[in-house]
Amino acid sequence: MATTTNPITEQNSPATPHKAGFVNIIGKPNVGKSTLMNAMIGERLSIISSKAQTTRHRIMGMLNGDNFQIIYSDTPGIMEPAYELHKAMMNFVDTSLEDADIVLLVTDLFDEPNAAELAKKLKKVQAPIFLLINKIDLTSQEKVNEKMLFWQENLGKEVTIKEIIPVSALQNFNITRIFDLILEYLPENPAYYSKEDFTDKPERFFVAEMVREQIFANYTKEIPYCCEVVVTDFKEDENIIRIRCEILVERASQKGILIGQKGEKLKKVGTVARKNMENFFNKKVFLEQHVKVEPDWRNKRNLLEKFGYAG
Ligand SMILES: Nc1nc2c(ncn2[C@@H]2O[C@H](COP(=O)(O)OP(=O)(O)OP(=O)(O)O)[C@@H](O)[C@H]2O)c(=O)[nH]1
Ligand SMILES: [Mg+2]
Repeated sequence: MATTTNPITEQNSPATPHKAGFVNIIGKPNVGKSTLMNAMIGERLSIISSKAQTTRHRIMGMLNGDNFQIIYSDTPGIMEPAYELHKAMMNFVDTSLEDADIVLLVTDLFDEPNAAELAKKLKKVQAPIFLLINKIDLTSQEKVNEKMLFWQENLGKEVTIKEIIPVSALQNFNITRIFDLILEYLPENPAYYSKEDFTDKPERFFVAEMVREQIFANYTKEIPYCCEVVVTDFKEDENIIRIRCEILVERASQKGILIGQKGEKLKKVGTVARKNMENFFNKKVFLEQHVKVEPDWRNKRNLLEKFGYAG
């Protein structure tokens, strides 16, 4: 039997309201904020490394549905600034606390929490806060319970926390639970961005990040921290994208380390970064890398602004 629709009940049934808002992910360095955002949106948008201070910008990743638009923001890890660069990074965190509709405060099992310091930052926050204890795949239920209790008794007394949720961003544990809570608490709003969009950042940004990710993966000590990657050319043809980027270091000695004997080390960086770009853009990529010395760039405001660290 063919089903007929009843125009009256159709008209009268309350349409599901459209929800949209900003879900900002904050926390100490290395706790897994970027891994979490990628898990929430199902895309490898933010770069990840085992070293602290990988993320330097506020990176938005959007998840669009018929009745919702969730705009996640991955942010740099909260720390004491030692350079102008860090100050700019912490500004990204502060604005993320101000414009959030929901805050996901990420901690992990190893985070040595200074709850009082965190409480000071969070007291001004109007948005509902969820505290996530990440990396629970690495420990026992008992230890997780201890951590949950710790946060409840310390931070929970100073700040209203909606819920403490154990997670494993790496293994997708409790990701659906967080998603459900977000949909519940997200305000009713029309979409802020086109539903076709999945990020606020341009393609060049991700190119630079993919090179930086390989620098984090392949070098130790100060090298990952003294490097900045700038894309100077991005030309897309039908079959290939031709990219030229400059890697800035602060001293000539760092340039030598970065390039390595016969250029082998930098070549390794470029090979993996290029493959990741090809996956990201679904196109062949030709990547050219140049290393340049730019003394003390981390403290030069004009350069930082040029590299997108303003505001
Ligand atoms: N075992 C385990 N490792 C995780 C989990 N989530 C993240 N990691 C690892 O933790 C490290 C840091 O992850 P990131 O996502 O880069 O951390 P972050 O908080 O964004 O770090 P910054 O950008 O430096 O502030 C990486 O080696 C991740 O693979 C998890 O659930 N379990
Ligand atoms: Mg990160």
